[in-house]
Amino acid sequence: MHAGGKQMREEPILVVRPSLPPLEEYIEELRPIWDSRWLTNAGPKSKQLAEQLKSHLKVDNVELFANGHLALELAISALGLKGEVITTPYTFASTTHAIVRSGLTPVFCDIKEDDYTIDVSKIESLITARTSAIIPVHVYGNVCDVAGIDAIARKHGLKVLYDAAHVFGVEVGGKGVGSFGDMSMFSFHATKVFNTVEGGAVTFGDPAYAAKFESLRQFGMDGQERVPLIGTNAKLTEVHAAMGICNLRHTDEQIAGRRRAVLRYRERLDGVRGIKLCKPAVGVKENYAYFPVVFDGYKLDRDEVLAKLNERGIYARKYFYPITSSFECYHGMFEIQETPVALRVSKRVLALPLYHDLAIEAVDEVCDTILGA
Ligand code: T4K
Repeated sequence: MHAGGKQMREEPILVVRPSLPPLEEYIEELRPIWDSRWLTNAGPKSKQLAEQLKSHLKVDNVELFANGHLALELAISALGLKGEVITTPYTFASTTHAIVRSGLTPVFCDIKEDDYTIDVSKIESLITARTSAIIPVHVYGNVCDVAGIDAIARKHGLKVLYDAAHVFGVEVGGKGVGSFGDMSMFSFHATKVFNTVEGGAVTFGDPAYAAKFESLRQFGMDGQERVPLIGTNAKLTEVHAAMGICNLRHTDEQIAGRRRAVLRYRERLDGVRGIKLCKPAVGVKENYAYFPVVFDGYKLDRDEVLAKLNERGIYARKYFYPITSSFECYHGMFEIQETPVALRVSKRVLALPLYHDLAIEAVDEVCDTILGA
């Protein structure tokens, strides 16, 4: 098949491709679940996975949930946040929706030009008497200025809850990224660096939160007869936990595969006029979760590049466009001009295909299409 004079590939290249363990390995992991008939409600597999993640992520406490979004909503609930929270609109819908669905008001702070995380220099002017927390996003796997955020939070008595959906396995100065702030939410969705098909976690330092999370994700119950909290159902099943146990055995080698693809992208695209890449961060063990490229002053604009890629069967995505403050469900509620950098980047960015077994030839094909366009 031909499109636009170029050959359309038979197998499309999607922006991500979920990692799966060998099927036999997963079947072996499922066997005890079949034997015991213990399928959900904090069974042995989810306990085992939580323990393994504690050491893998280098954090003190881990609680597992049905997905990252519910984990974020329950973290907001466990922290008892009220009033306003400072966050960024340059993220997936989940971050802003979790805040609004919890009855809080998001106050949007702009992002930095270089790594698209929250611009710490702009936080303090947004703090009011109603502010209870900062909810920054480690977007694409790029780590926020955790020291700067910590200093502001301490000074003003604010909680810090990181949206860490993209930073599985990332370390800063040898510390697990989930050990910063009061809590961090990780997503284990199928499309993430580490997946349990659907799933998520919250990591935190204060062990007192563990019992609260256990109750909140199990309808707010404490045992069979007491219901002290208005909770929900957000449990990770044993079948999903088993997938996590298998995938965790392969995550490091998969991150190495992502790294190979990223190095090739950087080799091909770095320094090209009008193409902006994120620089590798100093002192950070990266996970190569996403590969965002900003087209600013390139011979084609972002949408034209995307159309060229699509013609070839390459499905890059506009992560993250539009900014959440401009969603139609929030019409009239926010002033999108207040975050000009986020607005500008969102109109120019493309996340290029990236996954652990993306062939170098496929990376070259993506780059050839962009550069030869
Ligand atoms: N915070 C942030 C910053 C997040 O990015 C996310 C999720 C969350 C919070 C919430 O965490 P979760 O509640 O999801 O655990 C996808 C993911 O569904 C979503 O988890 C992720 N962020 C977001 C960035 O990407 P969509 O709407 O782009 O999904 P979709 O269906 O278009 O799939 C993306 C690509 O993956 C397509 O090319 C198809 C491919 N794909 C997808 C699935 C589901 C597969 O190849 N296999 C699959 O099974 O949101």
